[in-house]
Amino acid sequence: MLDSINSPTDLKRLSHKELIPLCEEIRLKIIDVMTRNGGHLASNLGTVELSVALHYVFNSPDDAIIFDVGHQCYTHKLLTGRRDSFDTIRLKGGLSGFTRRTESEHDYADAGHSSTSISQASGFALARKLKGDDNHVVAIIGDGSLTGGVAYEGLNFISHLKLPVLIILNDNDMSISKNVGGISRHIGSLAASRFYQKLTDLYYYIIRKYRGPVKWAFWLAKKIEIGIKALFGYENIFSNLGYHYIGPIDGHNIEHLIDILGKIKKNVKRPILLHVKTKKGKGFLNAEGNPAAFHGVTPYLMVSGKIEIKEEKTFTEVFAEKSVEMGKKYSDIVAITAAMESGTGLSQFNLEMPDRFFDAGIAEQHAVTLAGSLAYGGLRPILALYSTFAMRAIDQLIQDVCIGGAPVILALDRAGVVGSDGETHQGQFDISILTMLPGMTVMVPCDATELKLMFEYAYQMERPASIRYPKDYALQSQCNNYHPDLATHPVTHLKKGQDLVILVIGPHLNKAASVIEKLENEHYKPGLVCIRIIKPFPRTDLLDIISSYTHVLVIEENVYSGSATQMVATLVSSMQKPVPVRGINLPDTFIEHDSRGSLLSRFGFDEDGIERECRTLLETRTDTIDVSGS
Ligand SMILES: Cc1ncc(C[n+]2csc(CCOP(=O)(O)OP(=O)(O)O)c2C)c(N)n1
Repeated sequence: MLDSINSPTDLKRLSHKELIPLCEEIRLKIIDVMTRNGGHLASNLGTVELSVALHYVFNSPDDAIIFDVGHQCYTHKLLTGRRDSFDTIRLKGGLSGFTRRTESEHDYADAGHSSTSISQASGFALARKLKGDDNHVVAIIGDGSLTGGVAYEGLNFISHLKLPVLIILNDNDMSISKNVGGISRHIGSLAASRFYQKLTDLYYYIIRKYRGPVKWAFWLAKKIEIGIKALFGYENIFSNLGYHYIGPIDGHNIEHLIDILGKIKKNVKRPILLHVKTKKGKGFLNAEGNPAAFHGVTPYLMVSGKIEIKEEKTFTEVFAEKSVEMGKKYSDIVAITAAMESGTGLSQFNLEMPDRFFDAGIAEQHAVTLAGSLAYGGLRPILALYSTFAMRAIDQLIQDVCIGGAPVILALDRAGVVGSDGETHQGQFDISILTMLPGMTVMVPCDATELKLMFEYAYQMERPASIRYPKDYALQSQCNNYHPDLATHPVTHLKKGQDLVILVIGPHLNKAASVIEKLENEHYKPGLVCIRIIKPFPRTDLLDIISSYTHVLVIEENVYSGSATQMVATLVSSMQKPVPVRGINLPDTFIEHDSRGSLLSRFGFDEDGIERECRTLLETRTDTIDVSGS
């Protein structure tokens, strides 16, 4: 049946009965493709019926259907003309794993970071209102994403203008891990009652019929609604904010979903919140049993049911061990995550020291401010965030951490390119942004030993510190086991030479060393430097080193603008002799999904790329200065 659906119009030709096997077909398709490509399995399996019902009732793309985060949009993609390309999802040049405006007119939002769908919906609803259009606007947001503050900013605004937006709360009681917090408890406590639904239906009927001329009827009905809600305990955060709250209803009962959505569609004149209960991972037993592990899957997990364990350790795993070690060694250490316990490697810390582990929810801003206050309160927080999600909380880093010098240790995972999650998830800006903040120390480990040293140093420093590392394997040492004290050696001169010097920031040291060997065979005398601390900028150390070379190459997985490469170029331009500088940096574009390895090669971070840059540089005359990044 799925083969016959090329657009939502085709879907509408099916009978209600036919939708049930269609949903099963969609599930099988998703499971099949995830087994090959990996992706957000459990969230998508949980929203099959909801997405089918939405497209059955509403008229996308005239009506806007906006998915929060967008990680649960696979059924939406399958129904909106992307069935044939669905096999390419998350692969280079293929469909994005999230909604993308450039990909389809059915994708209203560029999604990936959570809690934005309500604000996005408010914008579309307001634009329609101002232009006199009357198409519907629907936002689908999970209970996890409802822990993010920006969701409430949107709820507040919609309520303020009484915009006709339908918000669907997809409540599966899960974020990636178990959802946290008072809001989550509150949502869980909301119960359904047909009686209450009937009474509220009657109330809205009265309002519609008698609004205007019979003003007292409206007033009376309002009083009755409040009375009924108070009497039966149906007051809740949404109804109190002025939303017509409906639910909770079974999000896997397609008949019921279509019935309710159809009724709502006819009556959306004010903000409505439809509360839908779903099961994360629905229809795939492994995922139903362990939705957290099957939130995002790899082909290996799909086939074996197990998480792949490799001999080499990732930076995340090294951090995981170090955080536990520090927690045991220092009783004032506390660990914080913003809904990414397992992704950031804090699960073991939580297991061993649950009293000192805190999940702030999908609330990076709160997490940073919380960490700042915990630090002022005498504790030593390690706050583990993904680089890209930390971008949300820069203002909090400024005001609540850096101005007062709160000794927060920021562990920034997924720094640099991340691969198949694409544009919204690349960690390409953090060096530029963190090095702007007065008082922040910015460290970049190239290997496991350095990472451990940096966390220890950050603890001893008692000032704001950040340590950024990529989604990659961490070798034990890339520095021939030369790991001197960080306080006195922000930079290590690993190999001395005379002509070209390669300054490496992060994990690309060994590749640079191989290129250097090659060049040495051609009688060049290149040198190799590891920059361990970018801020405070090691000006004197670098000047000392660079003064004995003729050309400089910097390798740094960050955009050029605001990068350490740029700082090196500025430094070199102040020298007496002209020294050409080039950088291998990330490009000034949003980087689409592809594997990390392939992206690194594309941007010149592989051996070939480094060699190419070295040769270009060595051909550059030393009476001109080139300070361009790649
Ligand atoms: C700002 C931000 N922080 C963290 C994440 C990582 N993340 C992706 S999905 C997700 C959980 C979302 O939970 P929910 O909205 O309930 O959807 P579900 O997966 O349960 O369907 C998280 C934390 C993100 N996308 N954006």
